Amino acid sequence: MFQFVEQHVLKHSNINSRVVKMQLGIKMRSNLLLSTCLILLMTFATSTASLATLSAAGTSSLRTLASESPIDTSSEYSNGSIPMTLYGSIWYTWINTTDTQIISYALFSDQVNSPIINLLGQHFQLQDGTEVFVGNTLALIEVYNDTSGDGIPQANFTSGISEIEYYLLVNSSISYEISPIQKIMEDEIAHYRWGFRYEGIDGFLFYSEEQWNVAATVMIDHLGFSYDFYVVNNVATIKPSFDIGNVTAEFVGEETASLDQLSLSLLFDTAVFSPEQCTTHVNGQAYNSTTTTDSAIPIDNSQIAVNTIKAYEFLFGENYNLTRGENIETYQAKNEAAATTSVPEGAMSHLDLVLNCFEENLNITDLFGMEGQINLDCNFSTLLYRICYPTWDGLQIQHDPTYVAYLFSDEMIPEFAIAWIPSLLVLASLLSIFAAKVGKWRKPVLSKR
Ligand SMILES: [Ca+2]
Repeated sequence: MFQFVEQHVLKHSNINSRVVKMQLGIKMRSNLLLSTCLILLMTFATSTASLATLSAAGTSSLRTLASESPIDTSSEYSNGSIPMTLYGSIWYTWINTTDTQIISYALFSDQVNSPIINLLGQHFQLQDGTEVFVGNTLALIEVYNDTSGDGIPQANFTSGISEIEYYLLVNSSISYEISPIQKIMEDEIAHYRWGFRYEGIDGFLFYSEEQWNVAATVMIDHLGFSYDFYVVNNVATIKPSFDIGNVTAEFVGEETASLDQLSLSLLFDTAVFSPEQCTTHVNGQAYNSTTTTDSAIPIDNSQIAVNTIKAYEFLFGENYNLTRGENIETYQAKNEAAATTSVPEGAMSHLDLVLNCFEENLNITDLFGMEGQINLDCNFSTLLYRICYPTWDGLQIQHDPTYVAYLFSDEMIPEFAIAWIPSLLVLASLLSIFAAKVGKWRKPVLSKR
């Protein structure tokens, strides 16, 4: 169980690299059950009247913090921590520039094992003033066996057919490294860059088709997430950069099992919020993860429309680098729009608890002046998507996808533009028929002239 061998916290700033690094002496060689118990305890505690038996500080903070955000929203950019309870804290990064705002959260802890999960959200407006919030949450890391050979995982956990063999839950990380936000001018364009990196992570691979059944213990060298944000001509671009270190696995009771020939995917949960109607589009078609009958649709990009206006776009398909010994191999990343039914059920219950703590600290009224509440529940997300690395073998991956927000957009998304063409043809036909009829009615009059 918990072995607080030497709980010392070393904190130092490296001024040159502007990196703050904290080294923790906490060793948690326990199984994940304890952390699950803590999560369940907190959930139970906050939903019952018996709060008095728990620490007042620990039980009162979540709701309170939601309305007392420590983020100075008037600042152009800032970062800091939002203290929570048993989970630890949220490290936040805030940007407010050129009429758009970015919020980035990463969960971390100096005392207990925090799940590795992060959120990237953006608030902006369309040309008609309609406000939009788009949030991306890295919800789950999965391992799949691409037996169909199309590069992406097919899975349906209601029918029991799945290429996703395992999902990863992290137990603890030995240390973390924060790259505080910096503003850097490049070619007269302001770039805002920040990052968060977990080091020395131990975790578990769970069988995707079973509840809480551990397949292997794993060690991940590091997990790094860094971001570059910039705006050019009302096009706001975020380049996330994922750095997933070597993963070594020790399979329970399966000595011959290994990660060789297996693939890796990152499951993202998209939350879209606007007073107006929002729709998701993939491959030029309206799409909804909660209702689709296809477990996985290969995609190169995806758009979010508000009414008919293109507001946000995911650009996929870039290459990723795989480090194999001394060599760097390059492969094309694959991407899929994913059905809700393709998320392992065991992971879903875990995610609900974890995402809830982000929701509690994502007060869009305080942050953006919007009315409402963000729902990060995967079960309600109209766009779940996976970034997939078909060639993996447990080796280090580095990859930079692209997210684009169209500020003050009035551009109709192509699907609606195409949809208008037949409508215009129909309208033209109706007009010609109408004109012909008018012509007929008027003919006698004209003939008199
Ligand atoms: Ca497949």
